[in-house]
Amino acid sequence: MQCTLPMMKKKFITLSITTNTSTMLLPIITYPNKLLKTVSSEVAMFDTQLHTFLDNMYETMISSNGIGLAAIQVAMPIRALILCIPDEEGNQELSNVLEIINPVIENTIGKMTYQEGCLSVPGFYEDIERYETLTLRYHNRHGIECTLQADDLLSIAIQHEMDHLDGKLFIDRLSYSRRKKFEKEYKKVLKEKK
Ligand code: Y12
Ligand code: CO
Repeated sequence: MQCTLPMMKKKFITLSITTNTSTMLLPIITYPNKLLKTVSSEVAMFDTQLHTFLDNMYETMISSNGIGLAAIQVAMPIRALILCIPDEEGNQELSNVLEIINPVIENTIGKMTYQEGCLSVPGFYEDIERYETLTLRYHNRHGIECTLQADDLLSIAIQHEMDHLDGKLFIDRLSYSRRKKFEKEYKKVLKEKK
């Protein structure tokens, strides 16, 4: 924040006040890290520590070109996730960010298949069937209880991120043969990266 103060003899001095808004990029853990199998715990305190963590998750997700991130992906075993679904022009607007804490699915309708990717399984995309529409109850960062109705990509993203809260990855939903194929290809990619 900047403000300009009038001084004697009509000279001006500019003061710069820096507010502490710096965020931190967090390392994203990747498969086969065993931490990704953790069943995360409910959030009990909706305090500034949580708010800073959510801000850091947002920066981490955006800087990695993600549209969703669960807390366990940055090694924090709490039931919190963030989403920012791109608009029709592909922009991820701040107004579309959802911070979802202690979510519970209340109701579902229909099924659909979508090719999913995950920042913790980089470079792999697989068709996964999930509910098309859902009603979700959750808390926001202030601990206020909220409800939302989601369909299509938002519904898919919520279910993908909620799986993380229960220690589950989208590749855990593959058939035996597709999983085998994935493991073979992933091992090859990991070897090449070494
Ligand atoms: C539909 C399906 C799945 C979700 C969960 C959220 N998934 C992501 O945000 C995935 C992001 C992602 C980003 C990648 O990086 C780039 O595109 C540069 C990526 O590719 C690599 O890591 C090589 C893979 C996944 C929401 C909605
Ligand atoms: Co994921």
